[in-house]
Amino acid sequence: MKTPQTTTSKSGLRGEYGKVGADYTAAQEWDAYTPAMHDRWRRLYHAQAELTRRHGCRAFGEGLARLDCAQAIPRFSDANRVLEPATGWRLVAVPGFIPDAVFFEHLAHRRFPVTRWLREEHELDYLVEPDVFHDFFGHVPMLLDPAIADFLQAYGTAGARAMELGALDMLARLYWYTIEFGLVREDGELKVFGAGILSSAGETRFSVTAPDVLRLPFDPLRIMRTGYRIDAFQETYFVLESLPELVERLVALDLTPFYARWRHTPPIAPGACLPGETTFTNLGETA
Ligand code: HBI
Ligand code: FE
Repeated sequence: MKTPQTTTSKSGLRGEYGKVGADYTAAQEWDAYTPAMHDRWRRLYHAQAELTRRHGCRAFGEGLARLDCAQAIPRFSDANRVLEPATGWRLVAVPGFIPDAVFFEHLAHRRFPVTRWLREEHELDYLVEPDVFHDFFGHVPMLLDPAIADFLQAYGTAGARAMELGALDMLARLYWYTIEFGLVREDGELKVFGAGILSSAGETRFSVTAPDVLRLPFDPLRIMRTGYRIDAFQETYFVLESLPELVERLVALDLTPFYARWRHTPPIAPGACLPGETTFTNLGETA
């Protein structure tokens, strides 16, 4: 993804890879956040809490409430006191994007890397690299859900194997279209569970209300063959019937022959539909 940037903020936190250990973790340095940063967090939180009340899945709303992080950038140690007894996950602070193998190793051990710096004012709606708002607000509430907790660990374990088999791109698409940009149907309505959507005002509305995007039933093998966009709203979303479906379908798969069959084939273009596929719309919803 992107190369680490040097900081323009006074705290010096952004993109500081100098002081990290071999596992890329660092101290959160909560005291380095400025009042302006906490204020920015509050505004981001309130805007997204409002939108996700309407469009977020049940588990997200429940998880967010348990984290009690509306007023300031949360301390990861406080979140861990909620998270560890609930699903055995623990947050570790990182300076930003970390190497794939290191990322997988953390997930396989139920450690979730959370970027410690906060986006600047001009990046409020979207940035291509993870920051603390995306990582914490988007991902951590879902870590309190047992199915997501188990899926993420299984994904971490699958990572090393995919790298050996030259199929990392395929496995990464599974994360992208579920953990980052996944939808789930609840009581007949489309709801969001993907963190990339939940941390973006524009895409929270767009993903569930846009009439002209492709929404396909969740299918891990179709997903692993589907390319994605990192610079714009998605053109295809995949819709689960329930969160447990995610981990149940993944652990039932033998990925090795599937990787061998498809890893050299160019991916299906984002937004492209295969013969016989039908798409979901959210009937009765308006933007
Ligand atoms: N590092 N901090 C961070 N966050 C991610 O989401 C992340 C990462 N490194 C690798 C990675 N994601 C993905 O490319 C893997 O899931 C393939
Ligand atoms: Fe993410």
